[in-house]
Formats: sequence, C-alpha cells, structure tokens
Amino acid sequence: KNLSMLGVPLDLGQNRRGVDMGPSAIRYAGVLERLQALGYQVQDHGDLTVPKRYDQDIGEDLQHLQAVVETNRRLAKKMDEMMSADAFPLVFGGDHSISIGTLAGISQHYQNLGVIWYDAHGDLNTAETSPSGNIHGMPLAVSLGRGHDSLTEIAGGLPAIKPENVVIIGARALDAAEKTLIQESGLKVFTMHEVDRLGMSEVMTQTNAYLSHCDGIHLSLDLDGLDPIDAPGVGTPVVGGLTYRESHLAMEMLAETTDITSCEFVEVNPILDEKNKTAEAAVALIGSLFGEKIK
Ligand code: DIR
Ligand code: MN
Ligand code: MN
Ligand code: MN
Repeated sequence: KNLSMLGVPLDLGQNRRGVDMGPSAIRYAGVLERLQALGYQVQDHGDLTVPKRYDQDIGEDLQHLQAVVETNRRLAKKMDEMMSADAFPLVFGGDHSISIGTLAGISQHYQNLGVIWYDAHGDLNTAETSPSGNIHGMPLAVSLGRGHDSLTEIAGGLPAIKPENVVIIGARALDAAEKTLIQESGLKVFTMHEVDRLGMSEVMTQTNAYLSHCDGIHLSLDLDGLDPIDAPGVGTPVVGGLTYRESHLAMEMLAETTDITSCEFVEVNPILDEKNKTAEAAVALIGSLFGEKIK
C-alpha cells in the first residue's frame, strides 16, 4: 500500500501557540526517511492550507468555530480523495480538532470503522459540557454525532463512528461530563489504572479482540497520551502517562496483529518542546507502527 502524508497545521482548536508547527517538526524529525527505509512508497501531500490565528475573530460561540469547521470540511474531502486513490492516510497535526475532518472523510469508506484513541483526555466534551470552549476537547464526541451542529454536520449528518467501535487508551484527565458519556454510551476505556493493572501487552491484546469485527481501524494518537517526561512538547501535558516503552509496545503489537488502515499523530508543539523530543518520539512510534521491528 502507498502511504500518503498530510500535515494539518491548525492551532485554533486550543489556546497554546506553536502546535501549528507540529507537521514541520515531525518532518524535520525524519518521518519520510524513516518510512522509506522500511520500503514504503510515500507521497507527501504537504500541508493543508489553514486559517491563521491572526486572521481570526474568535467568534461568539465555540472558540474559532467557523475556522475549525471550514478546515475540517476541506480535510474530510482530502481524506476522501486519498482513500479513493487507495492510499494509506498518515496525518500530522495540528491540534486534535482535526480528527473531526479525518474521521468524517475516512469513515465514508467503511461500514464499521474502529478507532483507537490514544490520549490523556477523552475529547468527549460538547459545547454544553466543555470547561474550556476549546474544540480540541470535543472531536471524539463530534465523531460520535454529539456536539455543535456545524461540527457534527461535517460527516454529512450521520455520526462518523459508532460507540461500540471505539477504544480509548491512556485516559487520566476525564471531565465529569465525559465520564457520564462514557457510562451512557458504553465506550471501551483503558485508563491508566487499567494499563497499570493489566499491562500494555494485555491492553493491546484486548483492544485487538474488541475491534476484530471492524472493517478498518483508525489510530488517533495524541502525543499527550505519553508521559510529559517522554513527550513534553504538548499543550496540555498530564503527569502519570504512558511511557515511551509502553507506547512502542503498543505500536509494535498493532503492527503485528491489528490491521491499522489510517492514522494521525496530533498535538506536537515544538515551541513547548525540548529539542524536538516530542516530534522525534512521534516519528519513532510511526516507525514501530509501520513494522520497524519485524521488517
Ligand atoms: C479538556 C482538555 N478536557 C477540555 N482537553 C484536552 O478542554 O475539554 N484534550 N486537552 O486534548
Ligand atoms: Mn469516496
Ligand atoms: Mn486529544
Ligand atoms: Mn489530549
């Protein structure tokens, strides 16, 4: 399969400056060379054109709602094109609000798209429950069909994904309303507690079994899922996270047993980083996800 890389340098789904430089940081850390060394044909589609912060009115509703909607509409279309060209989409953020567009575009090509949400957070807020008004805390809710109309409509009216096809890994900063939504919709969540009790190996074995009925699986990896010691360059770090080694094991097990069909690596913020450590971690994880251990 040919890989298609796309950067989405959007920073309007949250408040910290610098996450728009995430795609550059990941490229600078050698993602293209890493994948080519594994024998893949890789096409770099460059970066999606996104509205810049200084051009924006914050808007009265959600922060930068119109700009986020417009970007995700175009991103969804781009994803649809990549899928139609039979390429494997590999997306670099940008803040996590871009998942609204990636999932909207990709999900059109599957009956039962599975999603692995690797994140310290649930990203399950809506306009009503959000403590921050930041759309990067909402993309999983939106993809499940919950949230502001102009966000849920990007997937064309129907939810992009089904609750029974979602696994969250690494959660340790869930808001109260997110916990309620998890209970109500029966989402599968491996919080840090479960990772500690079961170990990452068992978590990934169970994840693979849980999603075995899916006809495609998207990995949405927020670098803040990792511990800030290993990934300091993120806007909302949370202590007590997944280690570099656990994360590699997770990617290696996906490479061995789970048929990942698309992925995104988001929230890399080189301005907040230590010598591009977080982008380098992302690239190393991409290497493992694409089979570095076995090839
Ligand atoms: C918080 C933080 N739950 C919010 N979310 C973050 O603003 O909704 N998601 N940081 O990645
Ligand atoms: Mn199509
Ligand atoms: Mn996130
Ligand atoms: Mn997060």
